[in-house]
Amino acid sequence: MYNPEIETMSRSEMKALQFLRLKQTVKRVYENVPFYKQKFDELGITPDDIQSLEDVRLLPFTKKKDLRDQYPFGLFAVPMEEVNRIHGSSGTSGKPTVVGYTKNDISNWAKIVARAIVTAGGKKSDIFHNAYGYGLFTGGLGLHHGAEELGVAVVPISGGNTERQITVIEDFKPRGICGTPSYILNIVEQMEHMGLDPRDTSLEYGIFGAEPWTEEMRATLEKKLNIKAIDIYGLSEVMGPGVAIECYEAQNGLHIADDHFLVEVLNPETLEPVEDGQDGELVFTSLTKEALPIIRYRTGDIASITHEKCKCGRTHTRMSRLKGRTDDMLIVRGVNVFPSEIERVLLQIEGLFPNYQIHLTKKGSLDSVELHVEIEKHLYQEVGEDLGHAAVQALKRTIQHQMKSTCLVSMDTIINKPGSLPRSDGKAKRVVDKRKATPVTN
Ligand code: DLL
Repeated sequence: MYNPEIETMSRSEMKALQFLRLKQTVKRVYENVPFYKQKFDELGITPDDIQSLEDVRLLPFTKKKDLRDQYPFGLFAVPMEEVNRIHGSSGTSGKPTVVGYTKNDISNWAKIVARAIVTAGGKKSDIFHNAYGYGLFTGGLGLHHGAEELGVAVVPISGGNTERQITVIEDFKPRGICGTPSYILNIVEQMEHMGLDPRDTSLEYGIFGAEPWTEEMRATLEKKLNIKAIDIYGLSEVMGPGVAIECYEAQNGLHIADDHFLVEVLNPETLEPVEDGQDGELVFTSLTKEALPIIRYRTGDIASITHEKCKCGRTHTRMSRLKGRTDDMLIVRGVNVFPSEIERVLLQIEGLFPNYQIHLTKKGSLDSVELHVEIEKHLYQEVGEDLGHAAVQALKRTIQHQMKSTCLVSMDTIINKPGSLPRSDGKAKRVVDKRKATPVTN
C-alpha cells in the first residue's frame, strides 16, 4: 500500500478525520465564496451548525449549473495569485466547466493518484504509458502528476497518433497503461491491423475510466491485452481522476479516497440517503481542496456503496462500478434503458467488434432506437464482405432478439462493415440524439 496508515484506518478514526476536515471546508466556503454564503443564509445556517459528520445533510447542494452560472471563476475560494492550475471539462453548452487548484491542491491530488496507481498494481519501478488526453481535461495531467509523485517513469504520450503509441509500447516496454477504455480498444484494434498480437506486449495492468464501461468491456480488454483492467473514477468538479479506484487484488468495487472526499448516496428524486448496497446518485463534498472546495456536488452518476472491509485490507468506502447517469437513461416507449445495459448485451454476442453507437430517432411521434454495430473482421472476410449474407442476417436477428428480451424494447439494428463507426482518442460518443439539434453527451 502507498499509505497504509490512512488506507487501513478504522471507520471511527476516518469519520473523526472527515468531520474535522468538513468543518474546515465549510468555514472556507462560507468566508470566501459569496455563492455559498448566500446559500447558507437562505437556509438559515452557519458553519457552527455543523456539529457532526451527519450534519453534512444540512448543507446546500451544488450542481453543474451552479458552476456554469459562476463561469469562469465565481466559485473559487482563493485569490488568483494562489491558483496554480486551471482545468475544465467540456459541456454541451460550448463553454467548459472551470475548476482551479492551489499548489497544495495539486500536491494532494498527485498523492491521491500515486496511491491510486499503487492500488491498481503499479510500482515505482514501472514504465507507465499515459494515453489520457493532456490539456484542459483532467485525465492526462492528473495521472501524470500522480505517476511522477509515485516515481514511475511516465510516458506523457496523450491520446491520438495510435501507430506511434504502438511503437512506443513496443520499444519502451511499459508495465502499466492508462486511457479511456474506448481509446485503449482502438490501440488494440490498430495492433491487430498491423499484424501484432496485443497479448505479447509488456503490459500487465491498465487503469481505465473517464467514460462508462461495463464488466463485459473489461473482460474484452483483459483478454485481448492479457492484463488486469482496473476501473478508475473521478470528475473534474470534485478533483479529477483518483476520487476512487479498484484494487488489483479484488477488482471488486472502487476504493474512495475517504480522507479527501465525503460521499453520500441519495435517491435522486427524494434526495434522501439510500442504504449501503442500494443504487443512488453519488454526491461528494471535498474535504481538503482550497481553490475550489465543493459542497454536496450532485454528480448525476449512479452507483451503490459498501463499508465492508475489502479483501485487500483497505477500509475505505467502496463504490460499485457506475451503473449509469441520471441523465443518460433512455426512455423508449415508456421503457427505461441505460446505454450500459445495451453495451453489456452487445459485447456478449459473438461476431461483433466491441464498438457501437446508439442513435435516438423519431418514428412518427414515437421515440425509437437504432443500434449501429460493426461485425468482426474475420466474419466479414468469411461472408465475402457481403452484409446481406445469411450469417450476417442471422446475427442481426440474434442482436434484436437479445435486446428485446433483456432491455424490453425493440431496436432496429444496422450492421456495418469493420472500421466504419467513429473512433475517438478520448471519451467515446455512444449516444447520438437525432431527435433534436443538440446531441446527448455521455
Ligand atoms: O473524466 C476524470 C477522469 C479522468 C476520470 C481519467 C477517470 C480517468 P470529467 O471529464 O469531469 O472528469 O468527467 C466526469 O465522467 O461524472 C462520470 O459520468 C464519467 N466517468 C468518470 N470515470 C468513470 C468511470 C473525468 N470509471 C464524468 N466509469 C463522471 C464510468 C466515468 N464513468
